[in-house]
Amino acid sequence: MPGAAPTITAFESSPDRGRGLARDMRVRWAFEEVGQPYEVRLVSFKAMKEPAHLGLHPFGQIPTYEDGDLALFESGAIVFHIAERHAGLLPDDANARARAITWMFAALSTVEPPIVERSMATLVERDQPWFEKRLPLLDDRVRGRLGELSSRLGDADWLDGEFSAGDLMMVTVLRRLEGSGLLEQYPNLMAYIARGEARPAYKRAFEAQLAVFTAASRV
Ligand code: GTB
Repeated sequence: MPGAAPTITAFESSPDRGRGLARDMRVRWAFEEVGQPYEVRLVSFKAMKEPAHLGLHPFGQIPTYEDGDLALFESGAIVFHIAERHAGLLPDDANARARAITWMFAALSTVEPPIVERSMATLVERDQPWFEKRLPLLDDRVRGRLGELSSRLGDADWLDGEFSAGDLMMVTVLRRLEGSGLLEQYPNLMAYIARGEARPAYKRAFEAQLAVFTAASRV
């Protein structure tokens, strides 16, 4: 349908219980920042592994993005696409734009992996005999990245000048550590996350994904 809003996929019932930790949150936030309305198609874990969804996402995950004849997967690629096509998430100046994109990659390929590794270990390895020994190692890897990021951020509000898609991505990555006790050592990172969460666009995105979980819990 011409002019129809892009459609993304999200968990029918998110295992994070509406805490906004699943990766549709970053896409929702990007849409809200640029003022682009969007639709959400909810998918079950079972449906994610079925041919219809695998046609959109080769790894059977959420989020996906569909707009006309364009279908995308990978939250980073989707946020980048949104940021490229709308004003508000990437600076106009070419060098500043390249730096903001660099921060997107840094969030996804340097900061997120040790955070996800730790998070997955606490979810699925907790009962394993090696878990207690492995956790300090995983914590140290995360702390290493947090220390470096904290040093670079210093007392700035955002990673490179104005808020950008790089900050959006980094804040969503860091949020996965909430409740781990690892962020508290870095007050500037805590304040950075809080600044992101205080943005009206973030709040709208958060409420939207929470509403999905709340509705699913009532059934
Ligand atoms: N690299 C991909 C991207 O960035 O888009 C990763 C996508 C991904 O991991 N998607 C997850 C998924 O679909 C949901 S977000 N998983 C189902 C599957 O693989 O079968 C990851 C996630 C899940 C749960 C929580 N949580 O409960 O806190 C947080 C994050």
